[in-house]
Amino acid sequence: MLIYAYPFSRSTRALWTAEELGLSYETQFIDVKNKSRIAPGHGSPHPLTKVPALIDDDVRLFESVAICKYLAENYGDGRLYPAEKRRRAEVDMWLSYAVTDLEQPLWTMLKHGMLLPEAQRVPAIAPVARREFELAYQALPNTPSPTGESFTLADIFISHVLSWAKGLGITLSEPHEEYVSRCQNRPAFLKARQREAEGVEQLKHH
Ligand SMILES: N[C@@H](CCC(=O)N[C@@H](CS)C(=O)NCC(=O)O)C(=O)O
Repeated sequence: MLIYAYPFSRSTRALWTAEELGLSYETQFIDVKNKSRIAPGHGSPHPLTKVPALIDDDVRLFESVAICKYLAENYGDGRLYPAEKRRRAEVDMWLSYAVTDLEQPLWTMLKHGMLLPEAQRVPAIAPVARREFELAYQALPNTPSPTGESFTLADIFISHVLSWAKGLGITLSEPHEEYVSRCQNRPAFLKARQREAEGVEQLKHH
């Protein structure tokens, strides 16, 4: 199994999921910020060489939600993605919410705040996107386990997106601050971070 990744990006979700499931996998770090540095023949399944992407035997996937669901469904034995239909639908609901209503305004802020070349940034969009996020954020139950009691893919995605919000200087509620810390103190998250730290070194010497 091979996961294409870039340190501290959306591929964290795939590495974290693989670590939660105790999978044995290889990583290929690719420089998505400087695509001219991506080696020909890298073999990534992503048509635009974004991350994450996954190769598992003859399975070739991209999109973080699809990859994490594939890993949990095939190797989870009920962990991270419940078999029971109603509970599964709730996990799906939070996964969608994470990558649409919550993530997209934050992504807009990140792109127009730092990621796009300066000439393409539209500074006026930042407060609009921030308001959109704040509205979407209000829908998240203000409880220590906003997505339910057991740890699932929903927690990986929601806590990851909330950590972006923190990185953008947005103050979370106290229960959510604790929730993000609790999720990011899990041994599997720390192992994923360790892989990413190795990725930083690999990209430096590439
Ligand atoms: N919807 C995709 C987004 C993938 C994505 O945009 N990944 C970023 C890193 S966080 C990337 O590879 N960017 C490089 C690019 O835009 O070319 C997912 O959730 O996997």
